[in-house]
Amino acid sequence: MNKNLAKRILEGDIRAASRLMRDIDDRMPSALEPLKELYPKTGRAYIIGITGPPGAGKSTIVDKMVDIFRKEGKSVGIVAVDPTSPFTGGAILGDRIRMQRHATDEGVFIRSLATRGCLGGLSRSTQDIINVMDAMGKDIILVETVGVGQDEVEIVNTAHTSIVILVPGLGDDIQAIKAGIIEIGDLFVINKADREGADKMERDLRMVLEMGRRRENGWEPLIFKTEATLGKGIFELVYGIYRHKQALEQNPELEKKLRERTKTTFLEILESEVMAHFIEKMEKEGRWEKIIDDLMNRRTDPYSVAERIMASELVDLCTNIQKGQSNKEGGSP
Ligand SMILES: Nc1nc2c(ncn2[C@@H]2O[C@H](COP(=O)(O)OP(=O)(O)O)[C@@H](O)[C@H]2O)c(=O)[nH]1
Ligand SMILES: [Mg+2]
Repeated sequence: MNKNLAKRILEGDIRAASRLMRDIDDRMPSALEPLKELYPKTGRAYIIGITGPPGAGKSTIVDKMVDIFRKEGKSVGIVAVDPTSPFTGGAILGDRIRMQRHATDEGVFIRSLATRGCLGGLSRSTQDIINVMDAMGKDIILVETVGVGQDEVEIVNTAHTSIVILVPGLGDDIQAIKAGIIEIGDLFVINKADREGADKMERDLRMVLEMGRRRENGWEPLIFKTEATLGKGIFELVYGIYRHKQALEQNPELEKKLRERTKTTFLEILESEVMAHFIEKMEKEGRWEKIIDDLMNRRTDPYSVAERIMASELVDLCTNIQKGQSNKEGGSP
């Protein structure tokens, strides 16, 4: 079955795509083969990251932007990542309802992702899912994440255009926003601009941005005010995305950004594969408990254990390679 999964996805089979995304979400090893086949077909979609605090209006903005993209005849993929609700799935359910209008539109593919609490797993799964949508031929991929942790920042960093959504009246507004978030935003949105404090927030934000260090690509972040529920300001925002896209494309920095992104995702995959390999091996050999005991009793230290495991792994690897070579020389079957 899995053999044809990639092929079916490339032929536009929605159910095959859903199936693979479910496997990715469940971190099934079987997802690897189709992902390998799909990778050469990726790299065409324009990826837009949307981040901000819960309730800022990210999903509403995404929903309204989709209207505009669809009118322009572009196909859209939406990935909603919400690590804040691993138990109830509440926010994701809300997202589903908010975006339901598009659920029957064949040009729109929506996928929600909750984290399973695995370390560093979130950005890897998100990237894999983005790749599937990219291979499906989606022109635009919108990635919505709650801007809380490092993982989310990394996800948004993999986008071509990153949008940070803020709302007035969240107390110590700008101060509360982490410097990391300020630095990743290409575009900033002050949503719920109907609320008091929107103008002050815009002034504060402008000041913070002006004080911040210059972007190496010369791009000056834009600020938009929106009232997403009414659709106010969304057209301007989409236009802002196009301006940023154009600036990127005319700039040699794009190549650098893409290289950086490729490197980051590769390192992530390498890391998780290596980790999975070691963990599986140690579990199989029943060495976990002994190691933990030794560490607990301070009979050894984690640095030496890590070195020893690496060294023994290298020896195994060399023996395997040698075996493989002598098999070849001996005219393997
Ligand atoms: N007053 C007002 N409410 C809004 C606006 N945009 C979104 N909301 C509401 O804010 C709530 C959270 O929106 P949602 O899009 O789910 O936020 P998310 O958690 O960032 O995805 C919903 O009840 C929206 O209807 C706006 O511009 N003005
Ligand atoms: Mg949302």
